[in-house]
Amino acid sequence: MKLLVTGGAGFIGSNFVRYVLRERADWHIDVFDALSYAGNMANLEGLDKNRFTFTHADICDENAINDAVSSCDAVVHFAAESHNDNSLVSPWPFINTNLVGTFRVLEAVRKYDKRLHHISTDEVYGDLELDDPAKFTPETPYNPSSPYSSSKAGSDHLVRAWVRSFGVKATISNCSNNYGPFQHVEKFIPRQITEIIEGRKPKLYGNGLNVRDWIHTEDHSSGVLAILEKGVIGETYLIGASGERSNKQVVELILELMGKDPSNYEHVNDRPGHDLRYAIDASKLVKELGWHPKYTEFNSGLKDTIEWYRNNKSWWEPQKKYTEEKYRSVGR
Ligand code: NAD
Ligand code: TDX
Repeated sequence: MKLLVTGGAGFIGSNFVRYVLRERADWHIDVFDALSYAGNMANLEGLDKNRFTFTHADICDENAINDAVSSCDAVVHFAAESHNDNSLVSPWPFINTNLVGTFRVLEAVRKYDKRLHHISTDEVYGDLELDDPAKFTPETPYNPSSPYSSSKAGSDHLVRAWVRSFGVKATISNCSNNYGPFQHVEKFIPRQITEIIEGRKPKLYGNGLNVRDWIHTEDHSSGVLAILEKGVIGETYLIGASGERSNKQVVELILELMGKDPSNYEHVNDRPGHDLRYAIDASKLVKELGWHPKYTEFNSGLKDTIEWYRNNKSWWEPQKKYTEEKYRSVGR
């Protein structure tokens, strides 16, 4: 199997590349990545050069994506602009990469008749009330709130249209909030860990009661591999590990695990249009493809993640200053 992984130098993509090279000894991976601010070659350091190549290019570049797709067996498409807060300041890169870029990927897999797995997010479904007994399922109507989530929702619609109209062999997964090593410090958990390491207080948007459904990125990887190998063409699978927690609970736990007073955080401006709660029902993936998450202990997964950021300061320090400057400019 020669797999093309778009966005493979980012957080989830690079963890997926490591996972697949470990789990499938005879597979070869070509990472295709534009190395945006979120892409980092250090995420791929130490991988076996005989089993892995790197193409530095943009998915919006028709010739580049066609060339890469023509010489692979299957594509897993992670490349995206991924941060809600950035989409509220500057939506265009989200429209360009997430919509136009996904269109280019779809046209390439159509032209060369290749299998595609499209990576998406639970945010396409909008949000839930805190006390809503229902969770998101593949049947939940789309109702995205932000430029980021609407561009991901649009990309999912493109994939479904290409399956139905052109017979493209694609599957889709919508996953909940990931955490783990190599996540950019703009995101919630790494931001709080690195704020504490640098001697500042963690920062909660608004009242901190918004709920996210956390999954370790390694469990996202195993879910994607199961769908790639066993998923039914045209189907959508939700990936989640029943990890619902409020942001306040997560910040308090991070402080506690780092030996600090759990109440030593501050409230900052809320995110405009801030989704209240996400929750995933992953039973289709469990029942139909036999997938099970391994990292069901959030405390220990979080402890390992804290350790990783403590031990890899040189990885995140170059991102930290400009990220905090961006947050300061919007009062968050
Ligand atoms: P990330 O921002 O860490 O990485 C994105 C990667 O895509 C980077 O390496 C970047 O250089 C690359 N990229 C961006 N624009 C590109 C372009 N035009 N051409 C080629 N490469 C480009 O993102 P992430 O958190 O790893 O998310 C990966 C995917 O997973 C995204 O599709 C995202 O929507 C989805 N997702 C993320 C989460 C989460 O919690 N982070 C949850 C569910 C789904
Ligand atoms: O400093 C912060 N304080 C805070 O309270 C930051 C950065 C975030 N938050 C809140 C906002 C959210 O309620 O924490 C929660 C998580 O925030 P993010 O890490 O920005 O994630 P979210 O907006 O939930 O989106 C994530 O999950 C779904 C990923 O970034 C998306 O790519 C994915 O699709």
